[in-house]
Amino acid sequence: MKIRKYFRGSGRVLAFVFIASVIWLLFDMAALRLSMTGEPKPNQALDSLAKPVLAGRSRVHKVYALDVTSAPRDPKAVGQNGKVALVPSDKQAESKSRWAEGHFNVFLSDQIPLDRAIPDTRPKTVVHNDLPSTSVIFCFVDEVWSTLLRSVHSVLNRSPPHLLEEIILVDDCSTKAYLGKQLDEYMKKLPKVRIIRLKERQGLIRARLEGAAVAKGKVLTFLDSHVECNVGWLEPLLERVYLDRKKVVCPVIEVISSTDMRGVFTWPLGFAWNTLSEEQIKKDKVNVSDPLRCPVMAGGLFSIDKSYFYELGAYDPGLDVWGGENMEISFKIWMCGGEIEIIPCSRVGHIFRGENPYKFPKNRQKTIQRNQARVAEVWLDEYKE
Ligand SMILES: [Mn+2]
Repeated sequence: MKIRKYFRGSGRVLAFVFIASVIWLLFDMAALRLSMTGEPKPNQALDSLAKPVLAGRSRVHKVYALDVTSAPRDPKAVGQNGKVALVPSDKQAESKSRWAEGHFNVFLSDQIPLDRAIPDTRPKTVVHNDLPSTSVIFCFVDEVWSTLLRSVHSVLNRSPPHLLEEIILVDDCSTKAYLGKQLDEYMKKLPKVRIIRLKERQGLIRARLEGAAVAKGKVLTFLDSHVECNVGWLEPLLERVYLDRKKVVCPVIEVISSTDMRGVFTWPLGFAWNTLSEEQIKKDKVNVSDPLRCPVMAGGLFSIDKSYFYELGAYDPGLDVWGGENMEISFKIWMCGGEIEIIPCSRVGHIFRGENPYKFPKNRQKTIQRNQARVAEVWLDEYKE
């Protein structure tokens, strides 16, 4: 009797378990079918990226494609959308004579709107909602008016305002009159911009140190003064520093042609860059949006956590003008637990000039060699040969 009762009871349980399993299985199969036949979600890659970091951290969003301008853009403007700009035949002489002002086509630069649109070339990604803010530091000496302003406007127009603490312009004792009062007046309209004037020519390295010293942002972002930041350039940089404060990150630098000011917005691979081989890309399953670890940085454009910058001892203030500082900071980063990454989802155009438009107080070659020797002496020990 007892046994029969027992069986009857457990039979009910078994039946329940069986039915529940069947229902579960049906659900599972339906889900599987849906995921196989359903429309691929537009951001499947982004979703899978977002998942591992969602746990325990704040929520994520797709990078904002902000591009704020005060007036509608003129589609016919010179160089609009990064198009090739042409010098009219009657202006050839003028264009030629102005080349030396910046060692690029200054005449055309002056024709191009300061807030021109450029093609959006980046792979898209997601970032956290509570990224740290940054101070953007531009150091310049005798920079061309229109390129300096285009650099500043590209940052203002294409950075989420809550992440842009300020823009610091460090004037390294420029000699051009327009960079004095005229620049002060212009920047008065832009409350986020402040100008620091160095009384003596210090060179890029010490000028950056001056800018960093007064920066209020949690992250420092150093940029050259002849760049155009693209939409969504900032968040992917800050994201990496947010995930690990010892990551020092560089955007992909795209080429703005020095002759026709066209945006050749593809990855330049000359310089000291190396391409990843097809083989390696396949082997490591490298995605177009994956950060790439890099032994040294080019030096012109990067973001770094401010406190980490000082933990590294910042830059060696004994380096003059320019040159070698990228190696110095790179060595320190790798020796002090950090990493340098290039972030494909962040794109900044840069005018590569054949020559520096300013003078090195001593000889250019000698200054760079002296800096490099100084860095090698300090950091490379027996490897310096
Ligand atoms: Mn440059």
